[in-house]
Amino acid sequence: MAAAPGALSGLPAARRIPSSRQAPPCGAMAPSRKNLHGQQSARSARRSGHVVRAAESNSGGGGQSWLQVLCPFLKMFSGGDPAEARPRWLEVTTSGLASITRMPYGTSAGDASRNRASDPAQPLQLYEFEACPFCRRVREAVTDLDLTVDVYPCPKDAIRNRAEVLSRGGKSMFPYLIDPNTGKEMYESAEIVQYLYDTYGAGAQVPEGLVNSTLRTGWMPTLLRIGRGLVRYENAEREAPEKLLELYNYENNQFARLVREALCELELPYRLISAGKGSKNRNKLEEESGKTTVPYLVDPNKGVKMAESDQIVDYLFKNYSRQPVGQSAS
Ligand SMILES: N[C@@H](CCC(=O)N[C@@H](CS)C(=O)NCC(=O)O)C(=O)O
Repeated sequence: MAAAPGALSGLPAARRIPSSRQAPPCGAMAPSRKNLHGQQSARSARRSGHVVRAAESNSGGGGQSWLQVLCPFLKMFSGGDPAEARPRWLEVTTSGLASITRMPYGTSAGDASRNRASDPAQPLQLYEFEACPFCRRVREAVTDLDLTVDVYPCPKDAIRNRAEVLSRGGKSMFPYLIDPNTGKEMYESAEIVQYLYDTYGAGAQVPEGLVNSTLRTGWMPTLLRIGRGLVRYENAEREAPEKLLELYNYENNQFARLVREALCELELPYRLISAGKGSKNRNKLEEESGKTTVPYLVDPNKGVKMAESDQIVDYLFKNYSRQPVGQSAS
């Protein structure tokens, strides 16, 4: 199993976690058992008032967002069998529209990445799920900062990764970031974004609107991609593969989204290598694939490397489901 440090293999499935320890409604502020990020928040407040105000309003400190209402009902939007073949034109169109709603975020590597002297020595670890608007906010920042992050998908009904978050942070709420370089662990997407810029932004500010726009349009991809990247596929392999898969990606790429959804539904941990426009990782991507297009998947467990989202999704469901299924696009 490609486990995060301290991964707990024997914990009960998330659906059996007592409801009192589940996350509050999306956006509601709840005290963390370990307030590991307390000092950072105070520093952030002094440095960047606009972002902290956004964090407050998004997390219940101020205004109540309507995402507080949407997120608890997300599971109602799930439906259909994730492993069923899906019409390609519908997949591409809805994901393309989703990308339009989030422009310009999550598309390019920003100045921060170019000015950074060096990358984090160890990849950050992000527990999230594809359909969550707050997780999307963090993934957009990851693209802008051109970071490499080990993603541990936490779809509803996850059997591994949700338990890890609950055990470490005390709540089943996402996103959850672990930075092994500094020892920081934290909930709250706006605070995570601020932390990433403070720590890896080479002095850059959080881009205007990246945080605030989550409430305006951050939920649109979730609705357009209804039911995708949300719930664990019931026939997904129970054990995670030994090695992390690797995905060259940028957040707002319409084809990469389809692959991330599948990785999420299969609860497959993967190393997300940012390769947005202007990314320093594009050279490495070109060496690997001969092109600079994303998505590009490397599966060291099976010695497989491949491009083309429909083929990657097909490959993932065929190789990481207990009952091999057809995913061929029509
Ligand atoms: N204020 C938090 C809100 C996070 C949140 O509410 N996340 C939802 C998903 S959108 C969640 O974890 N819900 C519990 C669940 O999915 O079980 C943040 O910005 O990170």
